[in-house]
Amino acid sequence: MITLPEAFTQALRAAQRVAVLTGAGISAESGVPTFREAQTGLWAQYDPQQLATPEAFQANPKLVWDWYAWRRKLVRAVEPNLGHHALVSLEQRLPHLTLITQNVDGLHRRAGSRNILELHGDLFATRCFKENTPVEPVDDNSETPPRCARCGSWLRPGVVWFGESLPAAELHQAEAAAARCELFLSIGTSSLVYPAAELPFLALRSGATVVEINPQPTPLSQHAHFVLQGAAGEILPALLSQAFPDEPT
Ligand code: BV8
Repeated sequence: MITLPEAFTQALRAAQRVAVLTGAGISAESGVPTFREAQTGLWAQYDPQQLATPEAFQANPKLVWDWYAWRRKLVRAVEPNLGHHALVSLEQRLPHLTLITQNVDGLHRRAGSRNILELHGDLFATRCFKENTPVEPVDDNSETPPRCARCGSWLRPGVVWFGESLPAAELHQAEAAAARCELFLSIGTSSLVYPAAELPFLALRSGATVVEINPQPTPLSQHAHFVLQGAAGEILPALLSQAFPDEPT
């Protein structure tokens, strides 16, 4: 079992406000490929950063729609892992935890987290490409991409693509949580995608203790107070049992 720095577990116990930012790495142990890891199978020859754009969708709506249908099928077949569940327990034990996620897989919600800010949208939501209005999700076996019943335009996944603005309310709440927390945990993110990647620096500037949990170094590592190199599914349960030893995990 990993032994975590006592100063870190003490800071967690003492914190009134904790903010957590997660990225694709927290879903890796559920079997969901991370965003920058090699894609598997059919999609190996595509760069996700090229596919997750409005331009790619306009150029080849079927290819992009099918990519998201493949990801929805993959995510439906997996379960939240120990890392997701440990964050649910932390939310129950701490006075105030805000969970900010870049992930679109919905696994935090399925694990039971309550106070979630989804900065990059939801894989299982659908919008009209032209009107940008929410549309009831369609099953993936119809014509691809399906069309909007109102205006006939393509339907698109309800995610934020590169070059698109994040949902203003969620981003504002995430910035407020980062600016007010005493402890900020950055978990399973390469810290490359903005404006999400700015949040731990906003917490740093506001005087928070910043902790990174990731098997690999990232641009945040040199700025964090604690860098815990390892898998979220191992470190987060260890954090729970070391910070709250006399409570059943
Ligand atoms: C915007 C949804 C205004 C779609 C995604 C400022 C500076 C520089 C660039 C920009 C900037 N502002 C805007 C930009 C451009 C761009 C950007 O940041 N580009 C980067 C790449 C340079 N940002 C945007 O376009 C954003 N829009 O700012 O609007 C605007 C408008 C026009 C022009 C300018 C500004 C929109 C960004 C949102 C894009 N959509 N997802 C979809 O999913 O298909 S982002 C995508 O990347 C995913 O959401 C993913 O979550 C996110 C970040 O990736 P990570 O989650 O970090 O995943 P990654 O694979 O990279 O890393 C995984 C990590 O886990 C690794 O570090 C690995 O070591 C670790 N790991 C692995 N296993 C484990 C683990 N960790 C723990 N445990 C394990 N077991």
